[in-house]
Amino acid sequence: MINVIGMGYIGLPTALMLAAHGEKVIGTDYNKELVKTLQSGKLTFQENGLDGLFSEALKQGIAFTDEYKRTDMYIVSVPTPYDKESKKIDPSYVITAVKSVIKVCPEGATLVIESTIPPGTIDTYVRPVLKESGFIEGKNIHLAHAPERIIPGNMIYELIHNNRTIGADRQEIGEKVKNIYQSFCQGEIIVTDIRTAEMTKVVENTFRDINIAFANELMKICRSGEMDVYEIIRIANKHPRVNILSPGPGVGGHCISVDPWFLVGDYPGLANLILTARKTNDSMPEFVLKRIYEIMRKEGIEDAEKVGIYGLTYKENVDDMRESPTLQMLKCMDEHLAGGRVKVYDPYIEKDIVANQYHDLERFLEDVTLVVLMVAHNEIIENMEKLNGKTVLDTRKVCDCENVYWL
Ligand code: SAJ
Repeated sequence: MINVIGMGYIGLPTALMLAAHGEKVIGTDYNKELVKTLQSGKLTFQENGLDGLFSEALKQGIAFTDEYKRTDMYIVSVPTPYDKESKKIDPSYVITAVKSVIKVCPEGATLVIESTIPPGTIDTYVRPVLKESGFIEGKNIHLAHAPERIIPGNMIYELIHNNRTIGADRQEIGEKVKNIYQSFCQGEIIVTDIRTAEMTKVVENTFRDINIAFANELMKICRSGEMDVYEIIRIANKHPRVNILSPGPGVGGHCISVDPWFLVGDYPGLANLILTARKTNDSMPEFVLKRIYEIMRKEGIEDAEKVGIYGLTYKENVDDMRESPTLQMLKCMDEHLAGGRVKVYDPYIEKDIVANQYHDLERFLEDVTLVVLMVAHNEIIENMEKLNGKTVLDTRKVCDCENVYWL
């Protein structure tokens, strides 16, 4: 049996995938409400293909609980935020999960950490916990790190098809964990040591953050020099060794906007490019806000009540609002004149979480003159003609309507 700890955005699909492929799985979360929801057969977030996978896993007997189970294999998938002051990892969720597991686990159990953690986390925070409780690694307990790589919006496909990395102290433990993941993963699974696996995952997300920051910086340069950044990127990307990403309203989500900070926190003075990229991406919501004011002046729109913000999630076709650029921009607005007055809509967010939030596209559009497209959900792409007659600030370069501005 496998006990997956943490039924969030990564732990839940992983647990379901394992169960659907014949493993006996119990999903544990300390959030009793979340466990109750799963036990009642309801999902806690939306994701392409997750419904079908959930049904299959239930058929195969997956169970959910708030208790930690006695078994020989644990997969820990809990949040790893960073401390806003020091920029270092806040390992408290991982430590709590490991402490809870070792209270119940039998001798010889394998503990796999899936959460993203910077290099040295297992050495500094996990090994001492095992030692204190009398376990001897390699003898009566085993450790591995198997960082996830799936992208929200395409998680199920990527769980099956992405390559994976597994870090372990000993090859045989790495191979044992690899076997478990091979029950569903068709990609290449590379076994390495724990520190390399920790660093590799953080490096992947940092690479993407830096590349998005480059696109955002280019966009600022082109705006200032009155050049068309999108045309420039389109042409430059025809070069066989150039692949510039897309400028946008900022980098959100719990991964790319978080993981590079670990390197800044642990290697101050060395992670300079990484720090600059983080700052560049974090500056984008405020840049969008300045652009909104510019367009309002140009179009003679005086009242912030006539401004509609489309999209609250951190990216398209997901319901995840963690580190969302829109929420950051609304926070900036609170410090400026428009606070609490603009109108907001997102088809994926049913609960009211900000002022003047709409739940119907037509009504939202009726009430605003300037639409700021922060997220390119399929809904708006499929209803582009509804933007005709509006002024649009398209931060994602997806609109082909009449009166449109870009970043
Ligand atoms: N974004 C841009 N321009 C781009 C691409 C993205 O502005 O060209 C923005 C998005 O709108 C979003 C943010 O960046 O706000 C991040 O989105 P994303 O789609 O790039 O990535 P995530 O955070 O959804 O998932 C990432 C993935 N990492 C990489 O691609 C290296 C995923 O594979 C990881 O599993 C995931 O982080 C994770 O959990 O770590």
